Amino acid sequence: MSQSDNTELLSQVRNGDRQALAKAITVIENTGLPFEINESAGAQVIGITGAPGVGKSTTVDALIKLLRERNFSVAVLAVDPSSPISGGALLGDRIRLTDHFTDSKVFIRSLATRGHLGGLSASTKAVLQLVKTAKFDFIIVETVGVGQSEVEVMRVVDTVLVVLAPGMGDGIQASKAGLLEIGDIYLVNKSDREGADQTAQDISRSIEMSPPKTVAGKPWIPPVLLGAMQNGTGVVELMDGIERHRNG
Ligand SMILES: Nc1nc2c(ncn2[C@@H]2O[C@H](COP(=O)(O)OP(=O)(O)O)[C@@H](O)[C@H]2O)c(=O)[nH]1
Ligand SMILES: [Mg+2]
Repeated sequence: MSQSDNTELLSQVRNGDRQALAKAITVIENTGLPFEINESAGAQVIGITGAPGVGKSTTVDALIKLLRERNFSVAVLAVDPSSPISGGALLGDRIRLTDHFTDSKVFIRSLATRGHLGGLSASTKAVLQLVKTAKFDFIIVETVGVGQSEVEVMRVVDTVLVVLAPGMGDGIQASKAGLLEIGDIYLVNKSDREGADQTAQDISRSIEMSPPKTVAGKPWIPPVLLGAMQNGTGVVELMDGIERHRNG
């Protein structure tokens, strides 16, 4: 693609053309060339991370549903080598429901995990910068919180949501993975299962020992929420927490 092709494509992305956005992401994935973008976005970027299987994609699905009910637009970038978005039943349904070029309010994209930009975090950051120009109200980035590059991606989002589940990714595991330092909000998902309260207590105790956080200069104590995203239980409280974190 020539420079002028790229300029044209980028202006289509800025004008809300979702096909152009999909194409531009593919350009980044295939060529490794980020677009020249200088503007910053109005979108709130939510990063969701946590061990495989805790319910991150299910949480994304519940958030999409809620955001659409509130008439917000949302873009989702899924960086999860262990469960490609097309393989997840819930998000698969969601894609089938919304994969119309006429519904420009939801955009879901699974990202290739091996790019040309020197790894996962570089290509994800380049794609995120692009999506930010496309004027969504919210952008959600789902990564598996196991490696340094995923933690790096979480450093460039506005609000980091760490998802845990009883019996999986308990306090000690989460702490080893560096998750207890990066969370702005913690969600203990699968509260319909035994042990969720205990997990929430463990996490609360562990984050008390983490370095203090601030939002807009004010101290921020990361809330530890309980929920069962499969049934949508707790999703309103989760969204409240996300909005409070933006507003401080
Ligand atoms: N019992 C229960 N299972 C859930 C809940 N949320 C998700 N799951 C299940 O947990 C599994 C993993 O969910 P998924 O969202 O793919 O996890 P991810 O790997 O973190 O993205 C799936 O079988 C979900 O149906 C919940 O609230 N309760
Ligand atoms: Mg997933």
